[in-house]
Amino acid sequence: MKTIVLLRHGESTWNRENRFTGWTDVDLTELGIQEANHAGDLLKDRGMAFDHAYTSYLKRAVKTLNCVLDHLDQDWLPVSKSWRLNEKHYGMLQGLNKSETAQKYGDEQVLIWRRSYDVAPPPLAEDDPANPKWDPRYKGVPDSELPRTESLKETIARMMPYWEGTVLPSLRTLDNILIVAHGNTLRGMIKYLKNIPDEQLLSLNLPTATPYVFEFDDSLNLEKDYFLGDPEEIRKRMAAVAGQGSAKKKNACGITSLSF
Ligand code: DG2
Repeated sequence: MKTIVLLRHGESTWNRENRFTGWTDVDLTELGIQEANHAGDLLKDRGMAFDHAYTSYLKRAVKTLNCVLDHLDQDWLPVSKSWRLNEKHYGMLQGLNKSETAQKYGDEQVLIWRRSYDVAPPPLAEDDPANPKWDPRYKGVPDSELPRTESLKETIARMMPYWEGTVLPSLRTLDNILIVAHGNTLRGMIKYLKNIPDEQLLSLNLPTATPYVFEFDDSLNLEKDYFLGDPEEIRKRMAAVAGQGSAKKKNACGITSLSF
């Protein structure tokens, strides 16, 4: 049997503040660290161990991975990082509060920016300090490949060369791999693994730091996929992610409150 475990990072400071994050390199909150440790415990309780791990260039994912590996006593594990696993670039929305943006532009527009397949938010201006072309971590990446904004379709398109060229081929020789990434890049991987049509991706909302296990036979046919953790809690946390872009934001218990 071969296994891929997908894991969204733990809560980040901008998840807590309900801000569009994208390529902004924000840290984990205390809760995010606890969530990452809990994910490590869940994997350990299942007796899971990995042969290789993949993550993005963003510290919320890298630090989540480090917490998990520490819990598994696998700090030594070979890790590959790629900018191609970064979150969808949210363009000019980065830094804005999702609920306030919905109050200004409407829930429907925000849903289009967050969950449509091929509509990208307005792009960053060329001279914006957040333009990735100024960031030294991307200096090996041709400028023409660095986004100023992205739709989910464009996010998946820049992720695919790494997914098909590096991640999947590693399963020829390895049995268990862990990928710690972001809500939207993981949605792209799940689309690929489960063959989900574009329009159904709209309703797929991944909670933070909840291991999603995919089991394959030796020919890499998917046999089953399941989340680790309490199903009711996971369902509530998925609903909370879906509600983040509403002018009336729902909290983690599903209770609607006005956000000012
Ligand atoms: C969130 C996802 O990314 O946001 O960029 O705001 O997974 O890195 O916290 P992550 C962001 P939504 O697409 O769910 O609004």
